[in-house]
Amino acid sequence: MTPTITAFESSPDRGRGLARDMPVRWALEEVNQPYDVRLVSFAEMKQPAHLARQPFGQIPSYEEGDLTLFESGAIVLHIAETHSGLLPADANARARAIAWMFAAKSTVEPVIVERETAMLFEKDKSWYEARLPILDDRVRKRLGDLSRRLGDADWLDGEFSASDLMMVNVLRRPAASDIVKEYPNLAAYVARGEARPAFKRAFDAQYAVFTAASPG
Ligand code: GTB
Repeated sequence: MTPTITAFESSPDRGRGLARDMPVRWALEEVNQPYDVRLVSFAEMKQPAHLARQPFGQIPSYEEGDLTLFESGAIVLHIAETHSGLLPADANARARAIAWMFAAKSTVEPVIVERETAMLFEKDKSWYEARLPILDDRVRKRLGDLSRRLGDADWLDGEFSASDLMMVNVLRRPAASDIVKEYPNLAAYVARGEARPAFKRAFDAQYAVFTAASPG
């Protein structure tokens, strides 16, 4: 059965692949699972039909037969568990890969999103200049720990897995990119993820939505 995901009809990232449909598209491409996309406007996202798919009125969601899912991490995990190629077969290695997925979403992403929120919405506050270095250091602390653990390995724990897919997506956020550059192994890790053919297909697919909506 072909799953259907939702994505922004008009993404504010202007085709840079920063919205959270990107990890879902990438996971589907990694496992060669074709998918349909339902594009939703900001207004549609807050209507009952979409709220039934995604209770917070956000993208992405995922529908496959009688299953409807939200949360990009849960969707990627579901794809990884129902197809081969994104999680190790060995039970312990699989548990570690899932732990890294949670680490990406609940340990690394929050400090990056906090910095991003400050940069987007708090620039006019009197305390902005004083707060930014504090937020930078929180990101630096997480990325420093991650960099040390990754060392000179290609991926977080053996072969490429859903954990790398989630972590690379988190590190691609603009609020992280300057600090990622301070850690050459992390910058190379992100580049390695972006060089995967499945990433490129996912990126091109979301970029095509942007170009179709902004011809010329
Ligand atoms: N925890 C959820 C998940 O992982 O699925 C979070 C989903 C989420 O944040 N969705 C955002 C959304 O729908 C899009 S990705 N926002 C609309 C709303 O809340 O009304 C976040 C995002 C948005 C825009 C950019 N950008 O322009 O660069 C990047 C990322």
